[in-house]
Amino acid sequence: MVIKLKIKNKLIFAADLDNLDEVNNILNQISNLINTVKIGYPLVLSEGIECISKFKNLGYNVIADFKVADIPATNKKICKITFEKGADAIIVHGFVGKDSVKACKDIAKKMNKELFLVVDMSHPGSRQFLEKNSKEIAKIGLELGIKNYVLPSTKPKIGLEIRKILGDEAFVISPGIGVQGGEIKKTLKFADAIIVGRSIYQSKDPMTTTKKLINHINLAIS
Ligand code: O7E
Repeated sequence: MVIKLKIKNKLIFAADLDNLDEVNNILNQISNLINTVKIGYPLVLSEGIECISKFKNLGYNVIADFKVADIPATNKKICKITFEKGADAIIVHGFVGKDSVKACKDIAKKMNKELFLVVDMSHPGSRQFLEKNSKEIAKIGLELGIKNYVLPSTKPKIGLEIRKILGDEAFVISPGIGVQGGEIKKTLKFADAIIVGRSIYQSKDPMTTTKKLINHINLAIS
């Protein structure tokens, strides 16, 4: 498994709030339990791209969830800027086709950064288009030598099928646990780490909730 990010407790916090103080408040409570934060449009569009360096300065791995999905030239620029701003990894869509993904892969390699390829998604609407092509997207990733992937925890059967295509060398992260209905035990049969947002940041007691999640993770892999 080739991944430079070491994800503590196999748990990535999805910081989807639109207020940096609120995110910091949650992180203060769970900082000894997680070391990897996924940030995306809600936070960056509200508080600015500098959120990346702020979390880096606090010692977190930062995965920029920009679900990059444009033509190759634009994809390259988005990835380059995101990496220059300090992100360790960027999330990229595969449905746009091999050339667009390759542009991201090439710049990630050049800058010694990580790229995660979205193969399928967790929401019901993903069945309409994405799911029908998920195996082809996985194959694009393999052809390009991509090691890191995103698979949905709400579709454990598909997760296992695609994991077989990707092989043991792949590193898979999976969102959809909790609020979206995904289960930790089933997910960790095909994924190496899970992404959790609302179950943590909407919890009355984020620290206790996160500890419980980690207990479940440890039970699932024992
Ligand atoms: O449901 P939550 O609140 O635990 O949040 C899940 C997070 O994962 C949230 O940031 C959402 O945007 C993201 N996500 C999905 O929920 N489903 C997907 O299929 C893909 C993602 C995602 O993060 O993609 C890149 C990893």
